Amino acid sequence: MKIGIVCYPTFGGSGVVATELGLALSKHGHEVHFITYKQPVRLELVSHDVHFHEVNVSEYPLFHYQPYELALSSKLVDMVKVHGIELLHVHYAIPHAYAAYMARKMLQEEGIYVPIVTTLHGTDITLVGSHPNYKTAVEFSINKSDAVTSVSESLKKDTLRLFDIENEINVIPNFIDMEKHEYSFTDCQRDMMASEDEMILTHISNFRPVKRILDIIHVFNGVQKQFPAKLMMVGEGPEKEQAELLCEELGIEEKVIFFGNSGEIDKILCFSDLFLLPSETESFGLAALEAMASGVPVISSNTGGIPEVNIQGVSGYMSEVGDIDDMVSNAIYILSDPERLQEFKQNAKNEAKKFAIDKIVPQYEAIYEQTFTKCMTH
Ligand code: GMT
Repeated sequence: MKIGIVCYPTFGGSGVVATELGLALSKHGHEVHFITYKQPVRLELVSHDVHFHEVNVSEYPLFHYQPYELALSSKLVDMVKVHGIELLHVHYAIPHAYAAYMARKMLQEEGIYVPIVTTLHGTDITLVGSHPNYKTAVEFSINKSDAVTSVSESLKKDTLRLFDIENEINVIPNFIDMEKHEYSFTDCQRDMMASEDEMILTHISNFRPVKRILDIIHVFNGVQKQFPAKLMMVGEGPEKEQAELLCEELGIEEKVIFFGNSGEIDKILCFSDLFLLPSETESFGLAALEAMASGVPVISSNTGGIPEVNIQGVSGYMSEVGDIDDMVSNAIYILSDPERLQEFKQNAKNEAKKFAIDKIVPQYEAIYEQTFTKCMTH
């Protein structure tokens, strides 16, 4: 099938999922067209069956806000016509589902019907989408999609609670390519980061307020009072500066490394002992799944879709949002006994296998088939 994928091309989870999905689909014989404003970060190579089409928004002094949806919907129409794209899969409702709906309408005028599959990722529903400024248009575009998927049961429930949804919502969880996480400790130069007796704790995100970045610093502070330890902070975002200041205030700045955005996530996870994700809300927690696939247990909050990924007492522990003391004592419990740590590492890997790419991608292909057939027979 010829599939157009619309996503955010940045370091966020939805863009990562969309890109990995597109690459996997191309390996299954589909022709994939990424349509977005920049080449997605995890899309290293384009090839004869993986294409990238850039959406350009030209600056014009009259516009206070540049009309990206307009440029995107025009580009979608053009790309469907030029490349014979048979189905559009849009990741993140805002504004992608809305732009796809407009493109489908324009194409219908020319006798072409392109089905739309919309995948809801989380903040498009829980944080931004349900805001009164956007709600009407988001609800409309979800209901006008030909198929809708969400990345967790929790997100499905939130969507049904926050919007008046007429469409069925199919839960297709995020996935992981286990092979990419098959490093061994000798490959990943752990000694460059910490001495042998130091534990390595890691956090990866876009450092937005929803990630509760300061909680991470406080949890690490509690842990490092018990053992020699280092904290790897990977990513960029609005809370980073405050986190750096807090480290100085607590006198732990020498023990915390801020990497910025990194293309070497697998390597960093390879030498990590524990992953921290104390988010306020999280529809799935792809970063936690990536950690688990690398054999890194997770200390997290128990919010949103996290309990569908991080299994209490098996792959790690969950606490109430903001319960720093509980997170510290859970972290210390896992790290204090080498055998226990090994067991949690192995468990984390085993739990991650439930989300292996070869189990999940066929679920998307089945949705494409059903949707295409349904739309073509009506
Ligand atoms: O977590 C973020 O801030 C990025 C955001 C995104 O849209 O890229 O992530 C959301 O989608 C990911 C992929 O499906 C999920 O794993 C994240 O849990 C979800 N983030 C939130 O719900 C806060």
